[in-house]
Amino acid sequence: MADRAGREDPKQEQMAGRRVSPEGTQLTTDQGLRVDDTDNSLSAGERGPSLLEDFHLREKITHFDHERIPERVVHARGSGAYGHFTLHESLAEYTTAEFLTDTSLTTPVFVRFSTVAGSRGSADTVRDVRGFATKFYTRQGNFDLVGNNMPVFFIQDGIKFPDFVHAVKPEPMNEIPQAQSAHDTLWDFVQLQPETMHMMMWVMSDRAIPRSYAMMQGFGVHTFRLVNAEGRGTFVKFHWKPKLGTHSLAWDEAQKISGKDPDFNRRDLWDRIDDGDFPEYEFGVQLVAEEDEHRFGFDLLDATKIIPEEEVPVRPVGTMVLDRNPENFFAETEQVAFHLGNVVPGIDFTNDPLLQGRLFSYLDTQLIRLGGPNFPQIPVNRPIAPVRNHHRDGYHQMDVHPAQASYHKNSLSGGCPAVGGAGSFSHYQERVDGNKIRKRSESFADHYSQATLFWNSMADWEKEHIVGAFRFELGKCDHMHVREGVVAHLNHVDHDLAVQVAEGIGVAPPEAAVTANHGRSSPALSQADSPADSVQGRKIAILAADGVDAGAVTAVADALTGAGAVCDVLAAKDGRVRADGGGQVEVTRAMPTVASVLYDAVFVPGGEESVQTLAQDGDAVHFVAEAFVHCKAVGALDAGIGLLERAGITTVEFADGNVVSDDGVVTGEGPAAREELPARLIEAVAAHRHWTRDKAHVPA
Ligand code: HDE
Repeated sequence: MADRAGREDPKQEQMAGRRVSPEGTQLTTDQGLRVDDTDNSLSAGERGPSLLEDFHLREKITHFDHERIPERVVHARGSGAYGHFTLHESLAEYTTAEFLTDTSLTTPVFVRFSTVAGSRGSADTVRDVRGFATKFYTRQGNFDLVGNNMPVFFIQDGIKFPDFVHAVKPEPMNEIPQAQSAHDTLWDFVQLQPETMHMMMWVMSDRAIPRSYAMMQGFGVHTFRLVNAEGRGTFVKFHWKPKLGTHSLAWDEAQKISGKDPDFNRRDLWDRIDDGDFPEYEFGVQLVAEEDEHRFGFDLLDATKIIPEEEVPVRPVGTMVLDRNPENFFAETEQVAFHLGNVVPGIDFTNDPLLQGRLFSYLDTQLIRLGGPNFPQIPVNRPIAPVRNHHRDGYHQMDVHPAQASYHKNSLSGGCPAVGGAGSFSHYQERVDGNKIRKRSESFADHYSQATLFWNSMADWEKEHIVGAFRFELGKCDHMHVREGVVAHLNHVDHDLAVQVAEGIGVAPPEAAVTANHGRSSPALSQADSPADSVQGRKIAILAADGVDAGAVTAVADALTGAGAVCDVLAAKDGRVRADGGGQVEVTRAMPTVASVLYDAVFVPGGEESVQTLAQDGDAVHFVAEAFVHCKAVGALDAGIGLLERAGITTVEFADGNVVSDDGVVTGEGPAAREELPARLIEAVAAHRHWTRDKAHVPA
C-alpha cells in the first residue's frame, strides 16, 4: 500500500488487513448472525418483560459495558498521526541501526502528542509539558523514542516519579484542579525538591502552551547511546525541530481556548493533515564521544540538564512528515503502547537513573491498561519486522502457533526460531563496578545553574511571560510557606526573577542574591530565534456584514490561502452577506460559534455599511480588541480602520502620551493600500505574534 507520495508503506499495508468497513454490509452479532431488529428487545408480549433468552440484547449491552479501558496514568490526553521518516545523512560511523544508516530507506512512524497531567477528556491548551512519542516501524523491529517538548525533566531518579505525579495530579480529596499545575501540592513538591527548578523554568515559559503540535520541538531528554559495528559507543541526545518554528499561545488566550475549543491542538493536527498541510520535523542528534563524558560541568546522566547547542551543535540527519490521520481513535491513538525499551541494534541505554526507572514502567503499565501481555499484537503496535518467539497464550492471543515446540532449545521445530546471528541485538558491554548503595551522585548536585542559563537566554517578553506564569501559579497556592519556599529557590536562579515573582504574590522579596548570576546564555533556548517565515496552516478571520467590500475580502483571502493559510469569513449569522457593489459573499462561520482566540489574525475589510454594523456588534468589537491584546496580526482596509478605532487600536493617544504600538497592525486606505496590504499582512501573520506590542490600554 502506497502513502500519499506514492511510497510503499509496509505499515499501512499491514493495517489494511485489519480495517473493517461497514459499506454494503448487513448488521450481525459478533458470531456473524444477521439480525432482523436491533431497536427492540425480545419481550413477552408488547408491554411485557424482556426475556433472558435475548442473546442479541445481552451481547450488545455487555460489549458496551466493557468499552472503557483505564486511561494512561500520565499523558492520558493525546492525539496521534502516522507518517514517515527519511534519513538524509548516514550515521554509520556511530550506529548500526539500519534506519539511521541507510539513506535509501523510508521508515513508517506513528506519533502520539499528549499533555501530561490532565485526564483523557481534559482541554488541550493547559499549561503543561507535551509528550512527543514516536514509534518507528523499522525493518529491525520497533524503535520508540518517547520524548517530551522540553529537554529536561522534573526529577533525576525514577523512584521519585510516583511522588511527583501524585503532587501534580488533581488533589486527592476533591480531584481539583483538573489538568492544572497551579495548586499547592505541586508547588509544595517543587519547594522541597530543588532538582525541579530547571524544569519549572521551562514549564513556566511559553513552551508549556504550544500554538500547534506542528510548532513544537521534541527531545529524547535522556542521554542515550549509539553503538557502531565495532562495538564503540557514542553518547547521543535526540532532537525534533519543527519546520514551522516553535511558537506559543498567550496565556490568557490558552485559558479561553480551553473553554471555546478544548480540542484546539487535536483539531489543528487533524485539520492540517486532512488539508495536506503535513507537519514536518527535522531529526537531529547531539553526539558526544565516550572519552568526553566528563568534559561538561554537569553529568550527562542527569536528566535535569541539557547540553547547550552552542557547545555541541545539533546535527540534522533526517526528516519526519506526518501525513495520515488514524481511522479510529481508540484502536490506534488510545491503544498505541510506547516503551523506552523498544530499541533496535545500534541504539542502547545509559545509566541515567530516570531512564532506568522508565525501562521498567512502560511495559508494566500496558499490562493493566491493555489487559495482558499480548498488546504488541494490537495492529498499531505490531512491528513490520516478523515476530517469532516462544511467548504463548495469555489474554487476547491473536496468533495461532501450530508448532509442537514452544521452547528453546528444541529439535522438534528444527531448532527454530533460531537465536542470534547477524542483525541481532546485543547489549553494549559497559564495565560496571560499585557497591550497592542508595545515594545520588555528587555530580547531580547543581540544581540552579542551568535554570539560570535558561532565564538568561530569554528575550524580554519571554521573561515577562515567565514571571507572569510564576505569579499566576503561586498566586493560586493557599499556603504562604509554599510560595515563600519557591521564591527562595528562584533567588538561587536569578535575584531579579525572585523579586519580580515575590512582588506579585505577597511574599517579601529577598534582599540580596544568594548566588551571583553566572551571566551565560544559550540563544538556541529562546523562541525568539525560531523560524517565523511561513503562514502555512495559520487561521485568519475576515469580519463582514452587509455592504462589505467584497474586492478586499477576495484580495486578502486569495493572497493568504495562496500562501498556505486558512481564511474564514465571519458574520453575525451563517449564510451570506451582501457585497457593497451587489452580489454576495459566502459566510464560513457565524461569529457566535467561534472566537478570536481560535484565529491567528483578523482582517476587517472596508465597506461603510458593513463596518458600521460591525461597530455596533459587541462580538465583533471584542473580536478585534482581543486579537490585538493577544498580540496577533490585525489588518484593516479603508472604512475597516473604523472598527479598529472602535476597539481602541492604532490611533489612540493617551493622556500619558503613550501611543498604542502599530507593531503587527496593518492598515491602509485607497487603491495603493489595497494592492500592497495582502503582502504586508502575510508578513505580519508569519511573524506569529507581536509580543512587544503595548496593549495595556485596550480592554478585551
Ligand atoms: Fe513517561 N510514562 N515516565 N516520561 N511518558 C508514560 O506509559 C514514566 C518520563 C512520556 O503517548 C506511561 O504508556 C516514569 C520522561 C510520554 O502513550 C508510564 C518516568 C519523559 C508518554 C510512564 C517517566 C516521559 C509517557 C503512562 C520516570 C520524556 C506518553 C502510560 C522514571 C522523556 C506516551 C504509558 C504515549 C507515558 C512512566 C518520565 C515521556 C506510566 C516511571 C522523562 C511522551 O509508563
